Amino acid sequence: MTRIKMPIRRLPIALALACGLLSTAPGASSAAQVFGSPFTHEPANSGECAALGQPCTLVSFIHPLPGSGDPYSGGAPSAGVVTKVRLRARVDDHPTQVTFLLANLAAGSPTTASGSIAAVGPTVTLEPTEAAEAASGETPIREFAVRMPVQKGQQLAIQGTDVQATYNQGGDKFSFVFAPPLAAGQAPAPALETTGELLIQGTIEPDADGDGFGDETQDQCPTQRTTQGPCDTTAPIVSGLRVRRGRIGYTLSEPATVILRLARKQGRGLKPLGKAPFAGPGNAGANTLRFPPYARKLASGAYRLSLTAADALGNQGSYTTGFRVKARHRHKR
Ligand SMILES: [Ca+2]
Ligand SMILES: [Ca+2]
Ligand SMILES: [Ca+2]
Repeated sequence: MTRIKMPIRRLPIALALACGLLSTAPGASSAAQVFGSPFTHEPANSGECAALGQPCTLVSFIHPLPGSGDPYSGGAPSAGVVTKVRLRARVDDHPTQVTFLLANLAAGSPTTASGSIAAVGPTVTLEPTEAAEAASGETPIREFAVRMPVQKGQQLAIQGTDVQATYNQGGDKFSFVFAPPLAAGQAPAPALETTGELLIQGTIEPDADGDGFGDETQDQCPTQRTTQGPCDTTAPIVSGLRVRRGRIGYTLSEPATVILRLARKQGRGLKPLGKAPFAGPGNAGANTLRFPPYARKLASGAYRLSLTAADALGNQGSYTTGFRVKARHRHKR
C-alpha cells in the first residue's frame, strides 16, 4: 500500500495545468490524464454504506475542477486505461475493504440517475487512518495500481461497507449511492440517494493498440495488440526448405502465414507456374505439403520454389530453393 502526499491545493494553477490536472478538453490524448477529485477537501459526514447497514456502491457524478472549483460531470476525459486510482478515505478502528470500479452513469436530474458497472478493478484493504491523521493533520491520499479499460465519460466508483470517502457538506449532490450495490453484468439500476463529492481520482493512459493495457506504464509495445512485452520485430525463420518426391517440406521458427510460388527456369529467366501462389501450412516446427495439382507432373528441367512466411504482425521473410525434375526414360526390352 502506497501512501502519497499530494498537496494539490497548494499548487499554482500553471503547475496544475502542467500536471494535466485541468484536463477538461476531451478527445484523443497522447499522454496520461488525471481526472476526478482535486482533493481540496477531507472526508466529512461520510460513511453512507455503514449508515444504510449494507454494502453499497458510490458513483462519482460531479467533481470540482482544480483551480476554478467549477462543477464538472464529464467523467473520464478520454478513452484508454485507468492505471492508478487515488482515494482519500477515512477508516476508523478496523481495516475495511473497498473495490474500485468504473460505472456508466445516466443522470436524469441532479437527484436521479441510473448506473451500471463498466469495469471492475481490484479490491483493496484500507488500514485505519487515525495514526496518519494525528501525525499529519490530514486524511491520507492513498494510491493503488489498477487496470481498468475506460471509455470517455465513464465515472470512477467504489464499493464497500464502511468507508468514509465523501465530502458530504453543504448539501452538494455530487455522487450517487446505489444500495444494494451495483453488480457486474447487470442492467442499469436506479440510484437510492445522492451524497457529496467522492474523493477519488484516476490516471488514464492512452491505449493505442486497444489491448487493455495502459501504453505508458503497462504496455511495452503500444503498437501491437497481441503483446504487452517488447514488440515482436522478428520475421519467421524458415529452415530446411526442400522438395522431395513431390512433397515440399520446411520448418518454421514461429506460426506464420506461408505463401509459395513455383517457377521453371528458362535460360537465365524464370517462368511462373500456375495462376496464383499457393498457401502452405504455417505451424511452428515441421510442415509438409504436396504440390498443387497443376504441378504434380512436371516436365523435366530446373525449378525454383520460393516461400514467404509472415507472422501475425506482418514481419516476413522470403526463402528460395531449387530442384530438378529428371526425364523419365522408357526402357524397351
Ligand atoms: Ca496498450
Ligand atoms: Ca500492446
Ligand atoms: Ca515474429
